[in-house]
Amino acid sequence: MKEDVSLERETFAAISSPVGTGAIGVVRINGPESHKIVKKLMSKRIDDIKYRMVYHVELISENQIIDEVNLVFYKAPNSFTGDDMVEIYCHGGVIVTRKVLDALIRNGARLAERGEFTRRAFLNGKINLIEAESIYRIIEAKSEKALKIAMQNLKGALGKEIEELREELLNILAEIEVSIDYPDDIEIDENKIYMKLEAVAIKVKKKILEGRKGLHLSTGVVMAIVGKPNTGKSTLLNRLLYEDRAIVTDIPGTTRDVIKGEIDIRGVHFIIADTAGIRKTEDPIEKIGIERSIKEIQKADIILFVLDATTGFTNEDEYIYERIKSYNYLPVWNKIDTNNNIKELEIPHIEISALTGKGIRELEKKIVERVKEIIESGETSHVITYRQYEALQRAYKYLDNALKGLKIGLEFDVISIDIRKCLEEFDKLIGRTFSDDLLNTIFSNFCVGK
Ligand SMILES: Nc1nc2c(ncn2[C@@H]2O[C@H](COP(=O)(O)OP(=O)(O)OP(=O)(O)O)[C@@H](O)[C@H]2O)c(=O)[nH]1
Ligand SMILES: [Mg+2]
Repeated sequence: MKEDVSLERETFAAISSPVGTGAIGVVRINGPESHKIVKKLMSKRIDDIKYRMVYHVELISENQIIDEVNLVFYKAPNSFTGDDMVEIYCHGGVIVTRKVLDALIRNGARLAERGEFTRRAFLNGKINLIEAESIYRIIEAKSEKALKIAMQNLKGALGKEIEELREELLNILAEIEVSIDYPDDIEIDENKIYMKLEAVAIKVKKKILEGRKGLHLSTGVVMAIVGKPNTGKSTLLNRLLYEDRAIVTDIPGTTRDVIKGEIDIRGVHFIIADTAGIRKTEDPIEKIGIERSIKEIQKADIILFVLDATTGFTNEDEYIYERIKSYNYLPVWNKIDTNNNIKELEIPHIEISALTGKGIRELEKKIVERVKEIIESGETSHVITYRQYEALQRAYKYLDNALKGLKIGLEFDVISIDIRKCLEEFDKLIGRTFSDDLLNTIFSNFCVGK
């Protein structure tokens, strides 16, 4: 059952429009007392409230007119949240909206928590978790494409696909269980089961592959700046971000931890990670930093391999090259403002000066060209959060286990355990089952009032 006892019977309110001045401010109140509280503040007494109708009234608190407002009453379950609810459209402006909110609170509402309206909508079964997450993504959308995908999910795109897979899996499970319960009566075709299960697994795998790409649209393309110490990685990060984010010195080994920044380059959202220079070292702190650099290499969609034109290609560069050559990397010769020592690499590279800014536009262009394919292929994906991505990965793991089990002739009751585990992952994905912790994590990202 979807019941969240701690919050259930309370009435809460929040300002739902952004802070600041605008023509209209929106204040929302939700819960069993919401209608009563608002009626108390209305200048006109209306006994027979019509729902979903706009009333034009004055709000009065402590004998003072707060504002002239429009408001709409919603009756459960016909509201966004599924609870009784009132939306008040007052004049925009920090003071007015605050005063309306204060009056609601003084009359019995409490302040809403982050994302609490959407949380109620989820708990009342108005939306599933994927839809709730897309509301957040719609608000946060960083590109038009990301917005489009989030909108499709709000209409249920990913949820529907998962429901379908879930249905197929339930059918398979039913077949298996009948044969477990009536081993003498039911002849089961193992090949058929295998093929059906494999078909589900292939679809999940496809979702995962699309998802990896789709995440770039909603969260950004991950780019790591990697190289030996002192090549100018931090200088380059600062240059790309247009701000002094990372410390720059001429001492090799300056950057110890991964430093991240986000920026749009030619319409693509990037999460850029500046990493500790990679070299053999005995310094324990530097060692940890270097381990983290290696991790960033594995996570990155594109790697900028920064080389130093004053030193040329050294053994240290060779050491790093061996570690990144299987990834999507772009060699960048830095410090070309000095007398340079560039030894031609076989592969095409870019020449820049992070210090003077020379070549940076060219570099940005190359970077975007390199990730274009990733981005375009992500447009078919409906996976928009890491939570969804990871749940799919776990679901796949169980399917894969079940398939392997079938192959080596394991008993059906063992196979059915993996299938059930996979079903659990699907349920978590759409929010058929959930924990309070999970909800807290998801909704804590929201703003108050949504
Ligand atoms: N001449 C010149 N110097 C540069 C350029 N880019 C960086 N430097 C200098 O190189 C030194 C090292 O720069 P950083 O950005 O700290 O290098 P890093 O790669 O982050 O170094 P670690 O964090 O130690 O790995 C500093 O003195 C910078 O001013 C450049 O394009 N030209
Ligand atoms: Mg650095």
